[in-house]
Amino acid sequence: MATSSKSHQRTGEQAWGKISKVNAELFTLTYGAMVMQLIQDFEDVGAVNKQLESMGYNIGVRLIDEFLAKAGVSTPCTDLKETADVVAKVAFKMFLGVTADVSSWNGDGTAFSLLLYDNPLIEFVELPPQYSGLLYSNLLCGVIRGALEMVQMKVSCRCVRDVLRGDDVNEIRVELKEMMEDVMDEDYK
Ligand code: MYR
Repeated sequence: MATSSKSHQRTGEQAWGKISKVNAELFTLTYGAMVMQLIQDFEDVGAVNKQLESMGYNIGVRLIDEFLAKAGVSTPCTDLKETADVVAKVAFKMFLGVTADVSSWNGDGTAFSLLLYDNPLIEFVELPPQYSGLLYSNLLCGVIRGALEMVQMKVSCRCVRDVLRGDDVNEIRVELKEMMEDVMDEDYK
């Protein structure tokens, strides 16, 4: 009996592994189709970059609630270093299935880089030379900016290295611009 239930469990795990792989591939291909559609609609790579960032921002401002609830983060991070680790190790894992490395802090601890060695968005993608200016993963910059704004951190995010453009890693530079006042807290003081 024990053996049989274990083998059922294993079969279930294998099936789940297959389903999540299919979901990941579907997600990657859907993202690619959306970028292609934007290229057709805007006909200008700069405008597509902007649009991707803006779509990501709108996702980020909504996704933060789900993140905080699922991750069980009840107390706010005390500094940007902690926030950077939470984004890289917890949020990326939750929404992209991969973690990022945090690196290249500036002197005053207000800017860092997220290094993404394994970016699921770019699987199966090759950029034709005419799209060399396309920031294909710019949606991620917007998501991070939108989500962090909801926890009172105004940041700028930009893709500074991109595997699709010949770099060895995807690097997103995050810079803290302002710690915003929590209006709700002020109201209840
Ligand atoms: C805090 O400072 O209190 C916690 C900060 C948590 C920030 C979580 C931001 C989520 C960013 C989502 C990135 C997902 C990329 C796919």
